[in-house]
Amino acid sequence: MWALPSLTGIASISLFVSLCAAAPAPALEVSEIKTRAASTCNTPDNRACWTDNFNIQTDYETSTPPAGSAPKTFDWEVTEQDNWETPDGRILPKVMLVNGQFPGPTLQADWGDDIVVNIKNSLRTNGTSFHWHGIRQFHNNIHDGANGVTECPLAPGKSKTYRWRATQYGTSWYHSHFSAQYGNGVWGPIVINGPSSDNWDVDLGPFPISDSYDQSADEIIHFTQTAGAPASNNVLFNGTNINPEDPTKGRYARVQLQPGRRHLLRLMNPSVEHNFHVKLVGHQFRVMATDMVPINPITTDSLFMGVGQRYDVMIDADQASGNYWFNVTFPESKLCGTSLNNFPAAIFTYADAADQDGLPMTQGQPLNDTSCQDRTDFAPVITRNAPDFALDPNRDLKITLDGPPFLWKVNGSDVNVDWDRPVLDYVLEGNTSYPRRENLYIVNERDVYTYWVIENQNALPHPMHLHGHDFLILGHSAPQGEPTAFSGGQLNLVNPTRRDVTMLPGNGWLVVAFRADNPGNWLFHCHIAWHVSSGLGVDFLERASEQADQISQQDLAEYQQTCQEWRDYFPSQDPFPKSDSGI
Ligand SMILES: *[C@@H]1O[C@H](CO)[C@@H](O)[C@H](O)[C@H]1NC(C)=O
Ligand SMILES: *[C@@H]1O[C@H](CO)[C@@H](O)[C@H](O)[C@H]1NC(C)=O
Ligand SMILES: *[C@@H]1O[C@H](CO)[C@@H](O)[C@H](O)[C@H]1NC(C)=O
Ligand SMILES: *[C@@H]1O[C@H](CO)[C@@H](O)[C@H](O)[C@H]1NC(C)=O
Ligand SMILES: *[C@@H]1O[C@H](CO)[C@@H](O)[C@H](O)[C@H]1NC(C)=O
Ligand SMILES: *[C@@H]1O[C@H](CO)[C@@H](O)[C@H](O)[C@H]1NC(C)=O
Ligand SMILES: [Cu+2]
Repeated sequence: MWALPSLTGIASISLFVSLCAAAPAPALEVSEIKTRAASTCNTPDNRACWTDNFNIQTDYETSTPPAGSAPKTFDWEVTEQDNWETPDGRILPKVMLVNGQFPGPTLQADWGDDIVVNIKNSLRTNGTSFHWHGIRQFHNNIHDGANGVTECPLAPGKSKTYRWRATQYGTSWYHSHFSAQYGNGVWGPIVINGPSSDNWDVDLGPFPISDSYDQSADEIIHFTQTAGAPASNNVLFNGTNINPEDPTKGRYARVQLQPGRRHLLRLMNPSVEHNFHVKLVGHQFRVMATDMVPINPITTDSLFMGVGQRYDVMIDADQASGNYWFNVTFPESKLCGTSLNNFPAAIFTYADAADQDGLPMTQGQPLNDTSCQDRTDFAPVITRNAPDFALDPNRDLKITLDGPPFLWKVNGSDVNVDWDRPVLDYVLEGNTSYPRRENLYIVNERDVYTYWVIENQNALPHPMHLHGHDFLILGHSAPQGEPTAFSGGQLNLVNPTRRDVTMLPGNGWLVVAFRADNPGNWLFHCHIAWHVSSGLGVDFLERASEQADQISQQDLAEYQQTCQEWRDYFPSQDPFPKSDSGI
């Protein structure tokens, strides 16, 4: 048992934002009220206000704007292509794409909307599943898209429908959870329009930055079972880049800035392996959200992005007209990702620049901070404090690496799900003989914070991601420090940084807390595809006795049908066995 940590004082930070205009005079007709609200809310100078009743101060975990009159519906087909030419002129032996697009189509909606996504699996042999990263799926665990946990994979030739409500807003992404399949291209951005904690004029949309490999993800997971992760062949910005080996192939991603305007850029790292710093030469980022959590804005020169992390940033185009590098820098330790492209970059071009196709003149300064660690001093707008607590030794997750062949173990066990018998089956049957390798951690408390210490007994840092909740980051050891065990040191319990991915330092520790307010089976795993493929994950079995009650008849029938289709299909698929954790 560790000693109770003391509260570290943090002065409350007040928001600059002015909220919505006062309520309209009662004599107005409803239609006029709507017009007036629309004219004073969500304007370039009042982004804090979304509609008359919903704004940046609304607690989005308890209040959601009314849904649009019809759900936002998306029809997506996953297909497989051989010898696909990348935008940087490489030939990939195998890609799997959503609607034939790379990156996949953006799921765009408004805060409060009902979302319906119809998926058709047209892959040749693989199952698939769609996880909505960062989406809380409040009382909607069955639509989390974690195969082997909340569903069976969708068999080739079959279709299924995901339904969820956009109770949060901001920037995220979706991806397949079928082994490392998203590394073959099964991912795309999510944008949920809502208020912002600072003002902006132009929404530039999502800007995903992803690692790209000449081999398929299926080949790499086999390779990494006995060897270190390969360097990527390139880093793509919004799906494109020049070819580092032959710069005549491909093109830089180019983003146009309107001079004198403030731009919202939705940064995301949907990589399989790379964690890196980003910087726009000559400009600052005004950070407005960490993952899908709005924060009191902070100005910074650069940002670290672990796999799966997002930032909504405001970029003020207040510099001399011209072209500017947007650089990715890898942590110095080389333990956090490496690429054959040593200086991955995109170009931001002012709309009035003389040379719209030119290269930037200024190379920029190397970063001071080249650690493999995200900042944890962001203060969420909607505050949450972690009450005093006692840490539970059963909630100390020790991470070790065994092998070769390599297996990442948590408390001595690498996670390995059964595609044809999801954890939800056990819950629905009331069967508590859970196999050890489901790595289940039982959470039966209701609506209180549960605290987890993660201790890394290996030098590699890990971007840890939680489904179904945003966690509070109470503390972590110094990055790249000497091996450090957690000894109950100072933790920040007052409105700590809250998000759905954070780094676990190499040889160090991380303490997070989440509130047990969402019954379901929720994965907590490293987001490096090769690591979760080899076991680095657990499954929080939260309030099992309440799970069945929140599943509708329709959801249950569809779940059973997808499982039946998978069971009918998979045993006959002999040449392609399950060869990893399955997630
Ligand atoms: C998934 O598809 C890839 C590419 O065709 C193949 O290499 C792999 O074995 C398949 N895996 C499973 C489990 O079907
Ligand atoms: C990313 O690419 C898409 C498709 O080409 C484009 O519509 C979008 O504007 C680009 N985003 C940014 C931030 O440049
Ligand atoms: C930014 O990227 C460009 C193009 O690769 C490179 O020339 C420049 O040195 C990079 N700047 C920094 C600070 O890494
Ligand atoms: C980086 O370090 C240099 C030298 O120590 C210092 O002058 C500079 O202000 C630092 N830059 C930032 C952004 O912290
Ligand atoms: C940790 O592993 C030990 C040994 O296998 C096991 O008895 C214990 O139940 C595990 N702890 C948890 C919380 O699963
Ligand atoms: C519980 O599940 C296990 C594993 O699937 C199975 O072997 C066992 O028969 C089940 N128990 C009951 C009572 O259904
Ligand atoms: Cu990892």
